[in-house]
Amino acid sequence: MPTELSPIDKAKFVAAKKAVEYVEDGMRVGLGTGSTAAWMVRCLGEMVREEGLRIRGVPTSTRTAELARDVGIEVVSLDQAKWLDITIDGADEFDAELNLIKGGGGALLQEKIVATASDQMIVITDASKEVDTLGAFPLPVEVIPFGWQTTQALIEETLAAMDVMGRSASLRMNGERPFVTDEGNHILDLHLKRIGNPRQMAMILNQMPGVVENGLFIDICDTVVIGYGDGKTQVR
Ligand code: ABF
Repeated sequence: MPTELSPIDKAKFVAAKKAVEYVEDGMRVGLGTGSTAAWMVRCLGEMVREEGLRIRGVPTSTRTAELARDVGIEVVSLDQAKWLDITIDGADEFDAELNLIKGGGGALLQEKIVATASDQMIVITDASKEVDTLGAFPLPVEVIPFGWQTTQALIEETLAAMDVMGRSASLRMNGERPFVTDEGNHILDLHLKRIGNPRQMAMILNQMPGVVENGLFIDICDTVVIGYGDGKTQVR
């Protein structure tokens, strides 16, 4: 374990270290995005370099692709891999049913495609991400650039009609200009505070013209590995 880690970084590291135990020789591995997933990529790189682990990695963002190559992992495209044996990724929130909010790092589209195209999906996280009800973390919604402000207004109008936005929720960008994803799309943050029916919310959002994908991961995560600052882990 790297020395001098803060308790939160130690929690992320031990979760990543535990999760890579699920990776076997010859696997096609979906490589997540974010600081926790970065520890996982580093751990896999060490296994490749020092134990001769043979894997092919499919990254979920350009920054993960760069890190994976830097640590010696063979990087292939999802089309080259065709399907994945396992995906390991972070999350912003998870509930008791292992439904997630992901995408705070702006990579939700590739993350959701890769996680869905995997035999198993493992989330690595620290305990602060566990919630009773999803929604305190702003829900990222990926929209195409064409008319994105109109799409934003359409989403707000539709959710207001559902009396969801009524709870002083709001849809706004993260900062002055919208975040631009690897695909050149925009990310809007939906501040709902509480999402009572995540499955319904996910379907409604993705029906709207201009919406590409949203950060609700429903029935995708198989296992959550929680790391703690004292070095312990818990698997759900
Ligand atoms: C990525 O990791 C994103 O989907 C999610 O928002 C982020 C969590 O980042 P971190 O691990 O840095 O908390 O998978």
